[in-house]
Order: sequence, then C-alpha cells, then structure tokens
Amino acid sequence: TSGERTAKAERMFELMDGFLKNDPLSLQKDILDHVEYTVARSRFSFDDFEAYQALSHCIRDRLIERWHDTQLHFKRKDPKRVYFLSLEYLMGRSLSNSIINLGIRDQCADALSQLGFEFEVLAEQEGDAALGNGGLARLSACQMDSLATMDFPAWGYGLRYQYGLFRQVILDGFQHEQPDYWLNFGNPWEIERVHVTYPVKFYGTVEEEILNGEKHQVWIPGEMVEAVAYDNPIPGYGTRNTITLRLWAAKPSNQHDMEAYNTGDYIDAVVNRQRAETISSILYPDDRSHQGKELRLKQQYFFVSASLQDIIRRFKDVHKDLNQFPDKVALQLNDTHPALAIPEVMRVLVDEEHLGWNKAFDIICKIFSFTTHTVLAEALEKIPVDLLESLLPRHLQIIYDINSFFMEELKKRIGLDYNRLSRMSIVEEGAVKSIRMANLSIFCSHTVNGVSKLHSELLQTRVFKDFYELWPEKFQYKTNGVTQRRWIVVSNPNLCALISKWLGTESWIRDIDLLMGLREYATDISLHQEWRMVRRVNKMRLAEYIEATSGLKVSLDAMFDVQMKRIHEYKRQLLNILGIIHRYDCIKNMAKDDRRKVVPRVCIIGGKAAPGYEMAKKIIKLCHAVAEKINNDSDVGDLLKLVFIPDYNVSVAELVIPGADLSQHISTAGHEASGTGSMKFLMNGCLLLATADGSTVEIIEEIGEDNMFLFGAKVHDVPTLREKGSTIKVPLQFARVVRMVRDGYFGFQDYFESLCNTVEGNNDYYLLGADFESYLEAQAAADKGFIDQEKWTRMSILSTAGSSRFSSDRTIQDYAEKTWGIEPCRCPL
Ligand code: NBY
Repeated sequence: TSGERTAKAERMFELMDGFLKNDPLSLQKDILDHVEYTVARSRFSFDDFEAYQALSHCIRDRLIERWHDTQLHFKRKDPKRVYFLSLEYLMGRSLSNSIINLGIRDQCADALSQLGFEFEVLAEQEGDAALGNGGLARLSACQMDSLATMDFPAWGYGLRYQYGLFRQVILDGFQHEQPDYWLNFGNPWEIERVHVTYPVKFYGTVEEEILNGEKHQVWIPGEMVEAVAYDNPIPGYGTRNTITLRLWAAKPSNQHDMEAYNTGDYIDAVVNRQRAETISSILYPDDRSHQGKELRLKQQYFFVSASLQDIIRRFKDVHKDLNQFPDKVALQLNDTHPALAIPEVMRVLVDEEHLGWNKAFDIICKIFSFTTHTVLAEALEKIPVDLLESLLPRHLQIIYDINSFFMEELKKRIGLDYNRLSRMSIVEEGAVKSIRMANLSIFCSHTVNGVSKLHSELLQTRVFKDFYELWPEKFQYKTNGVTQRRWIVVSNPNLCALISKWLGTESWIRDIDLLMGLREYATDISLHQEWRMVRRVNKMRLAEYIEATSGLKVSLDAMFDVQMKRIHEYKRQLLNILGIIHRYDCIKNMAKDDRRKVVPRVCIIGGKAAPGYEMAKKIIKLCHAVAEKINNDSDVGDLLKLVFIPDYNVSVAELVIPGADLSQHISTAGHEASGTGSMKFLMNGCLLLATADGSTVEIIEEIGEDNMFLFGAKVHDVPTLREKGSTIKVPLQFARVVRMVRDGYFGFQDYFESLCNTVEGNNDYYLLGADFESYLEAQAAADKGFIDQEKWTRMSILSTAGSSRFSSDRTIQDYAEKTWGIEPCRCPL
C-alpha cells in the first residue's frame, strides 16, 4: 500500500548519508575502507598497487552515483538516443581520466599524500584496456568522452575481449607477440551485470511456417550462447552526466547445444559448453582485415545480436509501437564490422514482430548511419556466402532479399547496365561468392560518413563513385577529432596549466574554440619562455623513459623526432628509416668541423605490426639493425640516435606525445583516411612533418603551410607517378641508402632483400623513391627551423592554438546535428 511505500522510502532516506563527499578527509576514509573491505589488506600495511586498487574503487563508487542519476534522468526524459556500435575501443587507463573528469584531482592528490602515497605513482600501476587495434579504436574512445561531456544520451556497445591487443616484445630486434592478460588483476572500471544477459543463437536451419494463413520463414537455430553485460561508466567533464559503455562477454548457456544432453556424454557436453567463451576471448590483431574467418563472424553476430536485444528491450519498456523506433533510436555503425545489425533488425521486425517487409525496410533506412575508415577498395570487408549460410542461414536469406529489392531500385534508375549493376550488387559473384558489407551498409543507411574532407572526396570519386552518383545526398564527412581531456589535461598537466593561465580560464577544456585565443600571444616572449620550460620538462620525462626501457641516454638539446603508429607499408616507416640512414651517411662523410653544424636528433619510432604482416615485421627489424649501428658509432655521438619504443599503446602515447618536438605523418597521399595521431601531437605543440594526406590537408588550412613541414606528391599526382613506374627519376641518395641495406651494411642481408625489393623500380608502389628528395628537403627545413628557437616556439604555440578544429567535441557536435538528430540531455546537479 502507498502508506507502507512512503514509510519505506522515508526509512531509505534516513539510512542514506547523501552523496559521497569529495573533501580529502572523506576520500581518505573511503580509500582506507576499500583497503580493508575490498582489497582485504590491513590499513596499516598496503603497497602502491593495493593503494591503486582502493583508490580506484573509491572513484568507482563516485562514478556509480552519477551514472545511476544519469540513467534515471534519461529514462524520465526519454530523448532520442544514439547507440554507437563498435567492435573496438582503445580506452587505455581510466584512473586519471575519471578523477579529472569528476573534477577531484587535487583533492585526491592531497588525500593520498597525507597517507604517504603519490598520485602519479598509483596511476602508473594501472594497465591499459586495449580492446582495439589502432586509430579506429582510439577514435571510438575519444568520441565516448565527448558524448559524455556534451551530455548526449548515448550508449556505446562493444565486446569484452579476455585478451586485448597483443603485447609487443622485441627480441634481437624481432617482434614477438605475447597475450595481453589484462583482466588478471581485476578490473575496477567495469560492473558485471549478471542479470543483463541475452541468448545469442547460431547455425541451424530455416523452415517455412504458416501463420494466420500467411507463409513465414523461421530460423531454427542449432547452438546458443549467453551474452553477459559488463558496464563501463564513462564520466563527462564538467557535468554530472556519466554514460555507459556496455561490453558483452560470452558465457555457456543452459541450453548450449540443444541436443547433446540427450545423446552425448556428460563430460564432453560440459567441456563443449565451455568453448562458448572463446567467442569473446580474443581481439583480432589485424588492422587491415581478416576475411573468411568463422570465429570473427561469430564475434560480429554475437555482438550485434546482444546489443540489439538490449536496445529493443529498452525501447519497448516505454513504447509499444515499433513505428516510433526511428524517432527514438539512431544506430551508428563504426565501419562495416557491426553491419550484420542491418539483417538482424530486419529479422526481428519481420520474423519476430511480424511487420511487413516494406515497413520494416523503411524503418531500417531511417535508423542506420555508417562511417567508413578506409580508402582502399581492397580493404572492404567481404563475407563468404558459404560461411554465412552455415552460421546464419536466415540472415543470408534476408540479405538476398535486400539485394533483390536493391537491384530492382537500381534498374529503375540506371537501366540494364550490367557492369554497373554487378559492381554495385551486395552479392559478389566469383570464385568465392561473398557479401559486400560496405554495399549493404551504404544502401541501408541514411548517411554515409567519411573521416576527413579528402577521404570523403576519394569515396565520392573513386571507392563509392557508383553510389555517390545516385545518392549524393547520403554522403557526408565528419573530420575526426581527439579529446583534449585525455590528450592535454590528463597527459600534459603542465601545458594544461599554462594554457589556462594565459587564457585566464579553464573553460577551453569544455569549449575548445577558446584555444584559438593563444594566437594572440604567439610572439609574447614571456609565454615563449614558459612554453619552452614546459616542453623541456616533458622531454626530460620522455628521456628518462627511453633510458629506463632501452638503456640509451639521449640529449635534451636534440630534436625529438617521433613516428608512432601501427606499422604499415603505406604509412612509410621505411621512408623514415631510409631518411635516417641518409642522415647517418652524411654525418659519416662530413669533415669533423662541419659536424658542429649538424642539428642533433633523437629519432623515435614505435608501433605494432600485425602478426601475419611480413613486411611490417621486417621494417621493425630494420629499425633495430640501423639503431644498433648508429647508436654505437662514436663518430656520431649525440648528433644522431635512433630508438624503437616497444609495445606502443595509449599510455605510451600519453608519455611520448608531450615530449616530441617533431612528428611524422608521411603516408603516400590518398592512403590515410584521416589520421588522428597528428591531432594529438598538434594539440601538444609538436610540429608536423607531413604529406598532404587525410586530415593533414585540413590541418594545413587551419595553421597554414608555414607552420609545418610539408612535402611529397599530392593525391592527384599519385596515379601518374605510379604509371611512370621505373621511369621516374629517383634521386641518387635514395638508390644509395637502399643499396646499403641490400649490401648488408646493417647485417641480415638475406632477410632484408625482399623489403628492398618493395621500393625499387616498378615495385615502389608507395612511391618512396619519388618522394625521397622532397622528404629530405622537408627534413632540412625542420633542422633549420629548430636552430631558430624563437621561430620554432611561435610555430609550436600556433600549432596548439590551431588544434581546436580537431577536438572530438566538434566531430560529435556535427554527428549529433547532421547525422543522428539527437540533442543534449543534461542531468541536473
Ligand atoms: O581509422 C583508421 C584509419 O587508418 C585512419 O586513417 C583513421 O584516422 C582512423 C579513424 O578514423 N583505421 C583503422 O584504425 N582501422 C582498423 O583498426 C581496422 C580494424 C579492424 C579491421 C579493419 C581495420 N578489420 O577488418 O577487422
């Protein structure tokens, strides 16, 4: 009765202390409680790791409060929501980020220091959450931060891989992969939802059923696993809003193999059930593609099915009429990896909700938007029909139905142009009949986004030309961005304080356009001094890290020149290494007196190669072989050092980026869809040495060519240069450095042969030879610039000041307005 209910509510309020308090004393008390009751150590004796655990739980409690309030607020307001579907997220560490977004950094540091701990030391205890490969996955993480900060009603969905991206270990200069046991020491940043589970089904057959006199297709699945939700709260900055990243783990279901129990042996049946967990056990470490793997397809469907059951349940909690689904739900496909969501929603609407096919398809076209992250037609995902037919027979039927409808529509528009029809078809005929996931995604989405202006032009004129000509209105682009909360506030606290001091406000942390205000002080001598001081301290931190990990001592007066990203032929780490060999060769051949004029450099390279990518692995080995030679040459000394930083990940990036003077983004024009590393370096006042590729084109628009070192062929030159092939005039220096590698100057002659072959004559697909001269000129310009410290500092300030357009806040604002049609929903304080 209502009387009882009020009494109960009153009692609850009496018992509640109010919200957790954030003064240092309350924090201390909570930390010690967690030491005792969560970590189960004595409060009189616990180490740094245990202190990290206790502090994390204390922060987790605070996140949970805000998160409950946010979810309740969203439920009450019932706004249109966006669901971000991605198979990859590179979250990195959470402690510092959470504390800063909660606005309690100083209080925590105080509380800890009185207990005899140092905040920075505890933060270092945390391992990275590396549930992704590279740019695409870190972009998802940055966008979650912006969605939360800007109060959007958003949910992220993903997979909770037991093993994230492999650890890179270097032995004798070769990359070895080791498993990433990131969950072994517990994960305080997730909340296991044992009651939020859904069955996910696979295999089986499709049968026809008559229902109310009408024929229906029904899927009779053969296997079932359970998806369990793990919620990761994502706190916004300067707001109470805390949104959810929900990751699914696979667990055996009570009815896994629907027959085994009747027929088989008990032990086998149980062991078999355990295999269900393999679905979410491991992240595929290839950032190009892995086509035709059954486990990968299972992962994709497992993810899609669980997420959609959850999304539809949440909708149906409040609404009865599925026709309203598009008014309340936007589904964002992060590349084609989650594109099975399209046939899955169709299946639910048609087979389970019994909507008419046309009505269902109409809904589909209103809810999906698709972002692609690649430039290359070859990299587009294809699923072999055989595989799909055995794993998801009903989905294959639905895709065929969609394709028939698509082909009919197309014929109305373009007639019987069979070449074009077959290029555009969702089904690819050929040796291996397969489904083109991009074609499916484009046809069924209301909007197709590229990730930079140049990328979008290439999509429209090359990759998806056929589609663009018919549906130009579908095509948009949202230039990528990165979050200044992680990439300045968390990772570069000194620069953060300096910016706030000069702008007279911290508001730029939420309102990035204010950063442009720094332009006004670009020539101010006292800012210059403070700016250089901050940069020097960051370089010191980086130098200590280099010494600790590689034993190499580097000079702080040298230019720190960094290239850190996944290793790929198109990203041209090899061009960088050949340039370093050239620099070395010049120093060796110089008169002793001339060496004094050389600008000292510390060249830093880092990044992982996909385990099966042979050339990328050879590039890593070459880097080590060259480093071995240079670093031990007494003629060279501090003039040139080469360091490979192993196991590049988000935390390493947080340390390296603030300490870099120069960073390289040197892909062959037309190959990097956007690039986001460059934006992080830019924000931190590092100068760029780059080709006019991906988002760099827009960076040039923003800061001007004069404030960076631009080189190389332009997109439109590339096809002509490729046609010219071996008739291009390649500079002598290029032939010389390749020859040095070929002739075994750095050892491992046989091993490097095939690598050398890739850049000679007609084989030089990525145009290293053609771009070499212009690359060396840009490097010389950088040397010259570095000597003029005043000019360099001005360029550095203007880089930071010009980075505001590359905040993920701007990207998300654009998506919200132009693609998803959602509005902020701010939880009251
Ligand atoms: O996405 C990257 C692009 O190369 C980069 O230019 C862009 O800035 C970034 C964000 O838009 N792409 C990328 O990181 N791709 C992958 O990591 C990836 C992962 C898995 C698969 C393919 C690509 N796969 O086939 O599963």
